[in-house]
Amino acid sequence: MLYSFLQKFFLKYKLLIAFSSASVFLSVFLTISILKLCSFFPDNGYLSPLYFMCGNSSASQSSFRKITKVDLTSVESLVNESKEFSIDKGFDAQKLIDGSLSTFAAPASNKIDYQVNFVGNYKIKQVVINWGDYGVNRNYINKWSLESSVDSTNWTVIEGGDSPQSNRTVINKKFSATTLRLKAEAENDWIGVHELDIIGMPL
Ligand SMILES: [Ca+2]
Repeated sequence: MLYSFLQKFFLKYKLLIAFSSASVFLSVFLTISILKLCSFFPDNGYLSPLYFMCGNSSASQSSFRKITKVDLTSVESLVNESKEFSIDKGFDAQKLIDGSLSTFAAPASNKIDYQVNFVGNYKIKQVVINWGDYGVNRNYINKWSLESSVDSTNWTVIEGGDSPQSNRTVINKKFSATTLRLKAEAENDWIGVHELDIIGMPL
């Protein structure tokens, strides 16, 4: 009985069923095609006709995440790193962003000045400076600043102060940068910094 009912139903509405199936297939095909087209032109700007279909794809396809070495061209110390007391001991600039809180960068000086260079322009929303003990004891860091730049020439101070009085400083600010620079100094003692955690995304 059910079989004959279905048979009659399909015979009666075969055109409608065929049309509906074709519509669903066409919709899926068109959606996939547009998505593929949008990903093929990731940097379509406002003038591009694709903008109306894809929107600003660079914003819609990216999301904030932890910055790792793949996002960087280099991490360098602008203060001369002692071969004997910094590099040979494994306290080189690379330890600033190696994902480990136990390793630290320290040039063997009472000043640090580290420059972190991104592979492009990045939007940053949070920076955590893990000072370790260097942020707690007043004999260590008594002045610091985090600065950003998009041309490595003009610098904007994002945050700064005197002794952090903490083993970490959390900075929740949104800005764009191609380069970050972390400076700090102590009166006499050699200082360092354990890790820079940056949350951002490519623009
Ligand atoms: Ca580290």
